[in-house]
Amino acid sequence: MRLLVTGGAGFIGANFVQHVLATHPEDEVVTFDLLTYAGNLANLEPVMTDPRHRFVRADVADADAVKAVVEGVDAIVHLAAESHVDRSIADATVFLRTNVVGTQVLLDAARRAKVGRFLQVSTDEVYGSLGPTGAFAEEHPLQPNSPYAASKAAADLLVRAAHRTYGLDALITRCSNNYGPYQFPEKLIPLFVTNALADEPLPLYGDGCQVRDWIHVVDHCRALDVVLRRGRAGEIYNVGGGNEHRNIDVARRILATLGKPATLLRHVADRPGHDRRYAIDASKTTRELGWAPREPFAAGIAATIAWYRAHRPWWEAVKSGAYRDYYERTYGARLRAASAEGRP
Ligand code: NAD
Ligand code: TDX
Repeated sequence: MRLLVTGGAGFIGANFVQHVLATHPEDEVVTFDLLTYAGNLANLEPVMTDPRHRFVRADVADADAVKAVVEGVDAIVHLAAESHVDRSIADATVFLRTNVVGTQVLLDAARRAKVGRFLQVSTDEVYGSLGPTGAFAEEHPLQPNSPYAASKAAADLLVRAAHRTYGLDALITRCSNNYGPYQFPEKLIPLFVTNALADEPLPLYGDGCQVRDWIHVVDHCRALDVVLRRGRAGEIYNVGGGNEHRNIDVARRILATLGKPATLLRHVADRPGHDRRYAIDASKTTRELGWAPREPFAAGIAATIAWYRAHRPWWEAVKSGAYRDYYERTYGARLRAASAEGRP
């Protein structure tokens, strides 16, 4: 198969490209990525010299660039996106351009070039927030609460429309929170691990009792692979790790694993519109496609912490420059207010 992977220089995309090239010796991959702040060619270093892999730097919202790469492609796996909730709260503009317009540009190009399959990589956040019990199934209404989640929900609806209107062979996955190597240190786990390694405070939003369902990125990549090859066109497949944890417990586990003091934890002002709990019912994906997550959270988080500890040059490079401005904008005032009030 000849695959076009958008967003392949990002966290999940880079893991997916490496997974496909390692497990399907007959496949070829074109990685298509704009290399925004979140994209990093270092994430693809293990495959950059592989003759079955080619990298193209371009924008998914650029119709000419997209048209040029889709010719002769068997399938598109669409991961390119603006992916961070806090950035979408500060400014949603680029989320609409990349996540919504970019998806439509790709869908149009896929249809015209008669690409065999289009896999939209979506998120559980499109379903909104849960109370203390229950889990999202594929039929759950779309109730996105952040501009990021709303832009992903809009993209999912455009994918559905392309299938229904034009008969494009398209399908959607919705996954819970990923963790693992190469994750940009704006997301909870890599941010807290790298801050702890640098003896900096861990900014926990609100009471820290929000719950996320964590999945190791390799389990997500395995799910994308089976949905791509065996999923039914027009269907939605949920993907989850079955590992529900409160943020405060994840933070404490990171500090304990690294032998750092609990005093590094800081309760800071909450994220506006913060979703309380996500949980995924992935039984359809298991039943129809035989997929199930394999990595237990305790082993996966320990290996992930060890990866960041061993790859200090990777994250120190990523956390310099524009990252410092982002960090100050997002956390500066919150951390100073927490210190002024003597909050732990
Ligand atoms: P990421 O932010 O690490 O990577 C996104 C990649 O997309 C980057 O390499 C970036 O350069 C690229 N990109 C951004 N705008 C682009 C554009 N206009 N044109 C081309 N490339 C562009 O994100 P991630 O965490 O790897 O997420 C990948 C996908 O998976 C996203 O669609 C996200 O919504 C979805 N997802 C993520 C999670 C998670 O927990 N991280 C969970 C479920 C679904
Ligand atoms: O500094 C922080 N402090 C904090 O308490 C950060 C960055 C996060 N949090 C909390 C907010 C959430 O409850 O941790 C939890 C996880 O936050 P994020 O890592 O920002 O992830 P989330 O908002 O849950 O969204 C993620 O999962 C679904 C990804 O970022 C999305 O791309 C994906 O679609």
